[in-house]
Amino acid sequence: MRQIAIGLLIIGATVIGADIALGEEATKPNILFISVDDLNDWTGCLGGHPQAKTPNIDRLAAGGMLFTNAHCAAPACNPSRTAIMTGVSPHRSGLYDNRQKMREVLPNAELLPKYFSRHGYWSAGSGKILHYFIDAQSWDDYFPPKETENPFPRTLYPDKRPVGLPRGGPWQYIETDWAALDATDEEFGGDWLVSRWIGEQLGKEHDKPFFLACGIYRPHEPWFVPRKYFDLFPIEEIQLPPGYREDDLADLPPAGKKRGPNRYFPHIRKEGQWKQGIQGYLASIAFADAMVGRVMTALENGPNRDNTIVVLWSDHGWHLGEKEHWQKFTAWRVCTRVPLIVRVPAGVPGLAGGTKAGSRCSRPVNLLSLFPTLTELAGLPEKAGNDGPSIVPLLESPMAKWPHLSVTHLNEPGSYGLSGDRWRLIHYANGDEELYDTASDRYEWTNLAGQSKHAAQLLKLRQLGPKSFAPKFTAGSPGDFRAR
Ligand SMILES: [Ca+2]
Ligand SMILES: [Ca+2]
Repeated sequence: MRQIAIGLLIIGATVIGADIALGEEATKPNILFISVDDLNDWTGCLGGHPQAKTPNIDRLAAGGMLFTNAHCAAPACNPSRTAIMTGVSPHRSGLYDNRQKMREVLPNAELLPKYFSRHGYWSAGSGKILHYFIDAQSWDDYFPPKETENPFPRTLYPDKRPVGLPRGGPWQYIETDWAALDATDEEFGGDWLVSRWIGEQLGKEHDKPFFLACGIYRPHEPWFVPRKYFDLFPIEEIQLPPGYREDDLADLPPAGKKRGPNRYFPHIRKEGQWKQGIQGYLASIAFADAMVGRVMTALENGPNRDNTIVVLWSDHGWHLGEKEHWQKFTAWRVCTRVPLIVRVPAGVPGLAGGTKAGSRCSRPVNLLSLFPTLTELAGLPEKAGNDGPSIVPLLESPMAKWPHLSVTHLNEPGSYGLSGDRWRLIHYANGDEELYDTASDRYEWTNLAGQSKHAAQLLKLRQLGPKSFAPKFTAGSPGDFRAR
């Protein structure tokens, strides 16, 4: 009898021990990190275009916190994504544009997935997370396989290109084009295959917590997606961008007048393709949203539903004619502001109560903050050298005191956009400035920089802007850190 009792005690102790071990694992949340390339505020939840259809992104926002004043660190893929993945701002890294190579500029940087991996996570990804490479050393697993350094699975393209927008000249990016494809999502491949692979990982139980990055490539150009997404937006019903105003350039300083107009927009208008372009963008967004929906359905139907943090972001906004500009690379709000949604389940180390469903935060935040935010939420030590403040205080309380401004760096040191709660300053390296009151002027139609009654506001913002800028790195240049 006594022996049996002891035996039971030992079994009991073993069971309790196992419970503790499981409990420790369970406190480390999984992270699903979804990026949507080149998506501006044309989502249902941000309301940037009245015809945008994004039911899945809207549903995710309704389940967590939507940031309505979130900005990228740079309005271009490479510097924006490098800043997110390293936690280091362009004006400290010296990586400002798409032509620079991340591993030349930052040979030793530890990226977000590697950091999580080193702290007990399994890190994996699929699709475009970095700028057209995978950086195999930073991931435990990838689809397509990381050794290929090609983040894209097979994707259907029309045989004849371009098919929508005629070529305007050699200056035109070959992918600036749009057309409906007569193909199913599966035949199209691309993001459909990415979302399938991500869904498979979400459907499994893992022996470690995961950091899983899902890189949706649309609505990046070319705007080729299956026809059913174009059919959602009949061409005769297409509305022009609400932020477009014909005389918008008149009050800009020379640097702004130079930054705005580019060759794409007049070419598109001359070809009578403005509405077709808008249709292509809306269709590509609807397709991307459907892929987000597939991923979210896989999460919700799988074993990781209740212990996974979900973050959705885009790397920068996009112009469709506003300020006579088509594309990106500007410091106006249409280009710096991005969708950012964070959904945190209750019980994670950094935010015991989780996020409140349907909450919104209008504080100015920057994607640079994702690195320190995720490590804090997961209870990992903070990586040294991160430039962004963690946004966990805002996830806890969206109106929390927030002394920070958000800075978006253009492709040359010293040119940036500064976003506050209400005011925005654009400062160009040559000293030209623009000032906007987004509370009364969300499309930044009226530049207030020259008005004496706003001089104090302008001065205040200028003083809060960055003061020193790392030189732009090119191999062997004064910005070449390897040479120091
Ligand atoms: Ca991009
Ligand atoms: Ca104007």
